[in-house]
Amino acid sequence: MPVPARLFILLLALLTACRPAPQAQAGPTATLTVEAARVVAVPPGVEETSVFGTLRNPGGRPLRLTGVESPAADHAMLMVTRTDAQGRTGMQMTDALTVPAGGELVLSDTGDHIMLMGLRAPLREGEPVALTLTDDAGGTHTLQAPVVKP
Ligand SMILES: [Cu+2]
Repeated sequence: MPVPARLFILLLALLTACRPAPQAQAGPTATLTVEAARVVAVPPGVEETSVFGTLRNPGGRPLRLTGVESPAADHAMLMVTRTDAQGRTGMQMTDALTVPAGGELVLSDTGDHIMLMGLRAPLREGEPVALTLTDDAGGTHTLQAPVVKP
């Protein structure tokens, strides 16, 4: 069988597997994958930092992330970067970040990102930091992001 046809069948199988049960409102927990997740290393004494990376949603519906927490910090927040009418760019908290169906959401220092506030211990380069994202369907998504220099 030529490769494209096999790939198509594989994709079809994945789509079928992801289809929610007809009567279940929330459906099964959606899948979220992450690439190049990283926590920005900060000097000792600095108690907040950012988390970047690429979140991918292979599912057929948008994945709306509404919460984040980490054992490494007192608070974790979903953030957006906006430019106001005066041209000033700044970040602000948001209630949700959406990963489009079959698409990705890039978390970066110039766009959407996650912030960790009140770090409970100094971050050490290379060490993984656990993060748990929750979606509005009640699903949880845990990932590990290593500490890297900016
Ligand atoms: Cu921020």
